[in-house]
Amino acid sequence: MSFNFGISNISRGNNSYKDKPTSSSLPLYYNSKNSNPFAPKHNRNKKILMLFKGFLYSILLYIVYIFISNAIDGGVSNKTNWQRAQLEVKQAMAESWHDYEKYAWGKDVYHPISKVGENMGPKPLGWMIVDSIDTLMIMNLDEEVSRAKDWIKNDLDYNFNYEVNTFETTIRMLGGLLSAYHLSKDDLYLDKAVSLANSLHGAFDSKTGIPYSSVNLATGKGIPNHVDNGASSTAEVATLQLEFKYLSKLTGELDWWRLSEKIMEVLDSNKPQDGLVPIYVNPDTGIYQGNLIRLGSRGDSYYEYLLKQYLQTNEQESIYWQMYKESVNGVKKHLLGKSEPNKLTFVGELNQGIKGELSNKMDHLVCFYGGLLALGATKGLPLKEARNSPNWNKNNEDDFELGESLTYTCYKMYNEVEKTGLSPEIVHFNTETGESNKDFIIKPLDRHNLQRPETVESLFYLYRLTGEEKYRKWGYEIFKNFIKYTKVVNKDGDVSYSSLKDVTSLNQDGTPKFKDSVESFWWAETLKYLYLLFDDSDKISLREYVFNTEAHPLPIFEMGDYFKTGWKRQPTLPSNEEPKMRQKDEKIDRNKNIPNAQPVDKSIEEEAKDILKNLPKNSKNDEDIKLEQKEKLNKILKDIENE
Ligand code: DMJ
Repeated sequence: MSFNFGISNISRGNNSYKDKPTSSSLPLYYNSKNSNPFAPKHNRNKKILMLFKGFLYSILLYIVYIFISNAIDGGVSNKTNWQRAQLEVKQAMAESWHDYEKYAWGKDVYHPISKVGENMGPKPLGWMIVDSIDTLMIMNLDEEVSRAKDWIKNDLDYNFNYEVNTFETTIRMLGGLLSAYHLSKDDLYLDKAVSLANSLHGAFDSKTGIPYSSVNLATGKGIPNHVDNGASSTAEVATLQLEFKYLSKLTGELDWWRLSEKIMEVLDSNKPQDGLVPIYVNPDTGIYQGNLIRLGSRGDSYYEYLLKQYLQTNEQESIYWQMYKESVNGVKKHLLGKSEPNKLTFVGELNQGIKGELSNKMDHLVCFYGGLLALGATKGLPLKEARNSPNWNKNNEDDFELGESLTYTCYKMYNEVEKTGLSPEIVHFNTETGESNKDFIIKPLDRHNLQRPETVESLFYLYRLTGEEKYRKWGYEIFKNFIKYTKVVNKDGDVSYSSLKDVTSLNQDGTPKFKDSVESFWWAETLKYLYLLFDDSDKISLREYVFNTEAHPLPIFEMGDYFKTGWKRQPTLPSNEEPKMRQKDEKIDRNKNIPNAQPVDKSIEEEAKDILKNLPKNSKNDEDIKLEQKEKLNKILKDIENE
């Protein structure tokens, strides 16, 4: 196997032989009046000396210029230097990828320190290769793309007896294949995508259409979550839509469209209060489970795909925009906090629902939200342009500002960590005045860093939308720390990159505490967003693409006559009413003996009564609503009886 580091073919100014002007394109020196070869020799020598001096001065000036600009801007301020930064990212991608190619090619999991790879099931899923191939394409790593393509063609087959996570397989594998197809227009990727989607189909076969957490690829049977009382994660079921809708658009197969929008209909029929939703939903009842609300794990991409579904179909499905806006208002109303002493804005968690207290815990995962808010405010237009548009209002301005503040907080989650300058997985913000001079603490179990993308993702959006250099500088600082602390060179000279166990301390010999693992999103997302952050050509324009939650760019498309939004929202409850988001019944609890189950404290029958009690009193359509609600309740109760 030949390893091309991919940057050898990059043009290096005019130094290459082929770029030298040919004799016919040389200036007609001998014909010029000022360059008479027969001029007296001393004059010529003087001229040569002057030219030489001029040459020396210009070199000196150039060195001074570079020195000053480096001193002012930390080394990467001018255009040329951002191009260099982009090449450095490409180099890191190539090094990290070649190491995987050499030691674990085709394997789903890779341990870069011990140089061991393994599969998750009996056969490979292409976890690394499929998730990363569009990054290789975007970076023009052509030889690497070609080897990855050959592997996909010859070694990838999704038809085998193995239970996969519906969401992860959709966002990484289906998303990766669809984006590879779009970027290359090679049918191979689309064929594989269709075959995978067919294998995933059974995940949607629940009573409500809310997908099961897992699915068996060979039998196509959906499998409820083995823990959490069989509940699926809210983020997981609401983060399949971009992929299946694009597949539908490509194939004309409406089924995928309907299945994915049905999920949104069922979720929204819970009438979430202020647009905020608990992080579990039961696939058999469609009802939210538990009270925990957060934008971190299991909640995050629910909010992300509300906006992105709206953008994907070129702002034609206003239903998702409404849901998105409600959620943003809900976040502003219930989830924001300010830290002390530096007043960093953070997004906390509500363990007991929107009436409970705000916990100051924030996952690094939440850091996608700054970029999302900015994207939502301008809808992909540069900020200046968006501000001049007739629809721009104070609300957009506020959303954008909040996006900027949150992204600053996320940058500080790196910048404030003394030993490595890398963020831990989770922080807890300090909100008490005078207690500490630190804005957040890092608990012992939260010290790891999986080379996650969310902060650089937001920096990418904010740079694209504002053009402000500070976002690139912050991104470059983070990138340099990834290089410094997650890059490993072993005694054989192999270069690889690894997650860290602890960002707050180093080993006694000063080496980082490596975790001996690399996640596919390091290649699929983190390095891709960094590369695009330093790109000057608007590659993958935000006016033409939406990134799925795994950073796979999918094109924005028109719905045309063929596709339409197949559902309507039910009128929402007034915000002082209890939302329908309580717990589920023991009777339908098929997994009640499973450990770690979500606590259950209220029955569905009680919940049903709640809904009736909470029906809006003064609404014009009281009767209609009651009827609709009653029908829905009867269906739920019937389902319970059938259990
Ligand atoms: C990715 O798999 C996706 O971004 C997902 O939505 C959340 N987390 C990881 C990366 O951190």
